[in-house]
Amino acid sequence: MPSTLRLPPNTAMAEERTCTYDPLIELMARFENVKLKDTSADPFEGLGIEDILKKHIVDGIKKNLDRHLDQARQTYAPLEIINNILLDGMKTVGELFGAGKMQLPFVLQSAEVMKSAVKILEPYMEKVEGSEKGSILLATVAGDVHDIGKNLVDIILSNNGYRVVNIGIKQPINTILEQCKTHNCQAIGMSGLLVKSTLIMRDNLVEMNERGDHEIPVILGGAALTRSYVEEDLRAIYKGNVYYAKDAFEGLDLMEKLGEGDSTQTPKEAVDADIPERVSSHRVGVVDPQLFVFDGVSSDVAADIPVPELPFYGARKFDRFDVFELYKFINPIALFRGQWQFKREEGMDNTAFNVWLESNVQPIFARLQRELARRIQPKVKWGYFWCNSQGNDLIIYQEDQKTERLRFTFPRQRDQRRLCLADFFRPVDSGVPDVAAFHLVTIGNEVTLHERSLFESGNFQDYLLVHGMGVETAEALAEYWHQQIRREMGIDDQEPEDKKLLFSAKYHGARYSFGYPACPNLEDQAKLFELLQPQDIGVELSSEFMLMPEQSTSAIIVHHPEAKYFNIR
Ligand code: B1M
Repeated sequence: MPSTLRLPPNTAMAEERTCTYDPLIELMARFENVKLKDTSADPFEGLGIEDILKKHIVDGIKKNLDRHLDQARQTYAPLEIINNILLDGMKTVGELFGAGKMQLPFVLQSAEVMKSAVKILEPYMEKVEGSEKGSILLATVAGDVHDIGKNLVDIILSNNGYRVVNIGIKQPINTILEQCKTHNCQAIGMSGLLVKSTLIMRDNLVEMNERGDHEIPVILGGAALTRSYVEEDLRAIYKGNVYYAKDAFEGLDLMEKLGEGDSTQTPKEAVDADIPERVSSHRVGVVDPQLFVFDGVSSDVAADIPVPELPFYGARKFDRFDVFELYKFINPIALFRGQWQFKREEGMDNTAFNVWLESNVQPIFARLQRELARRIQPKVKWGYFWCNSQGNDLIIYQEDQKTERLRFTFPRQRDQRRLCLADFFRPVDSGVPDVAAFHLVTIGNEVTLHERSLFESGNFQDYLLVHGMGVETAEALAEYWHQQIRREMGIDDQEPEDKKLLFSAKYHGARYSFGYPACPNLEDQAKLFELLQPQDIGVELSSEFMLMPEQSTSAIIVHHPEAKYFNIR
C-alpha cells in the first residue's frame, strides 16, 4: 500500500472540505497487491489434450489456449492439430448451430478461438499454403455496399479450413475474375442485398459464359435473392454450376460438397440465346414498370382528410441528441433476434426464452449502450413541403404552393385495394395543397469504422454485436424522429404508450423508405437529396444511390390516417 495514502476525510468535517482524492483510485490502490485466487473449477479437468482443445473451440475458451497448444505439439504436428482436432471442434460447432443448439454469437466466439489457435501454431508450420480444404473468392457485387453478410461467410469458411480471399464491397466482375485467377481460387462467392444486385449477379454469370470462365462454380447469397431465382432462372443461364446459399453454413456445406466433387448439378453444354427474357424478375422483387403507369383506376382511400398545418417550408437540421434517450427506441426483437440472431432453443417456450434473454442478452445490450455512446453521432435533416397527387404521381411544390419543384412516381397495386402511395395525398384537382414530410437520419461513420477494426482484428463476436447495435440505433433514430414529426404536424393523437405498439407502427400515419415495396425506386433518393440537402449533416449519395455513411436511412412521412405498409405485386 502506498505510504502517501490520504485517508478519506471524516464525515463531520467533510462538508467544509474539498475532496482531495479520487475514491475509485484510492480503492484500487488499496487492493493493488491483492491477488485473487481462481476458485472456479477447471473446465478441462480429467480430459485428454485432444478433448481439451476441442472444448476450447466448442465453448469458445481462450484462456490457457497457448499452454494447451504447446502441450499438443509434443504429440502432434501443428497441421494435424488444426485439421484433426480443431476443425473437428468447428464441425461440432456447425452441427450444434444447425440443430438450433448454439447461437450465432457463440459460433463467432468459437471462430475467434479457432483463429487465435491457428495464429499461435503458424510459426511452427513449415507450409501453410496448400493445406487448405478449398478456396473461395468472396465479393459483394458492383454497386452494393453491404459487407456484414459476406464477412460472416468469410469468418465461417476461413475458420473451417478454407482459404478465403475477401476482396470487399462494390466489386465489378472484371476484378472478381482477375482476383480469382491471381489467387487461384476454386470457387467464387458473390454477395449482395439490393434487388439491383440480383440483376448484377445475373449479368456477371452471362459475362462469365461469354469469357469462357464458366468452369468456376459460383455461390450466391444475399437478402434479395430467392432460391428459385438462383436454382431455376440463373441455372438456366450459367453454363457452369451456380448455387444458392441462404446463410454462411449453407455456404460451408456447398464448399464441402464441391471439395468432395459432389456437384448437385451437371454442367450444361450450351445456353439459349434469349437469356435475359428467361429470367423471371418477379422472383427477386423487381417491380414491373407497368405498375407505375396510371391506368385511370384508383383506390378507395379517402381524399378529403384535413390537411395539417405546415410546420415550416423546406429543410432543417438537428444534432443535439441524448444517445441514451435514443436507445429507448431500439426494437429489442429486431436487435436480439434479427441482428444478433439469438434463437429459442428447441423445447423452450416464449416465456422461458424471454427470461433467458433478460439474463443473458440484456447485459450485453447495456454494455454496448455504454461502450458505443461516444461513437454514435446522431444527426437528422428533415422538412415539410406542399404537394398534391396526380394519378400515380406526387407533385412537390415550391413554397408558393403551385410551382412544381419535382415529382415522384409510385407503383400501384394490381389487385387488392389497388393502393398507390400517391393516393394518401389530396389530388391536384381538389384545389387544396397537401403536406408531405421527409427525413434523413444518420448515426455517422464511427460505429462502422469500429466494427471494421473488430472484424480485422478477429473479434468476430463483438463485430456482429456492434454492427447490430449500429443498425438498430439508426433505425431507432428514424423511429424517434418520425415521432417528432408527428408532433410537429399535430398528428400525435394516437401515440402508443407501449413501445411494442410503436415498433409495429400503431400510430397516426406512416413512414415509407425509398427502396421498399410502396416506393421501390432507389433513384428517388436523389429527389429526396434535392429537397433536404443533407450534405450539411455529412450524408452523401453514391452514384448507385446508396447513402454514405452506411448507417443512415431516409423516408417520406405521410400524415393520412389510412396510410399503412402495403405490398405491390
Ligand atoms: Co436496408 N434494405 N436500407 N437497412 N435493410 C434491405 C437491404 C432491403 C432488402 C429491405 C427490403 O426491401 N425488404 C432493402 C433493399 C431493397 C432494394 O434494393 N430496393 C433496403 C433498403 C431499401 C434500405 C434503404 C435504401 C432504405 C432507405 O433509407 N431509403 C437504406 C439504404 C442505406 C444506405 O444506403 N446506406 C437502408 C438502410 C438500412 C439500415 C441502416 C436501417 C440497416 C442497416 C443496413 C446495413 O447493414 N448497411 C438496414 C437493414 C438492417 C436492412 C435489412 C432489414 C437487414 C440487412 C442485414 O443486416 N442482414 C435488409 C432486409 C433483409 O435482409 N431482410 C435491408 C443481415 C446479414 C447478416 O444478412 O447480408 O443477407 P445477409 O447475409 C447472410 C446471407 O444472405 C448469406 O449469409 C449471410 C450470413 O448468414 N450470404 C451469403 C450473403 N452473402 C453470401 C455469399 C455467399 C454465401 C452466403 O457466398 C459463398
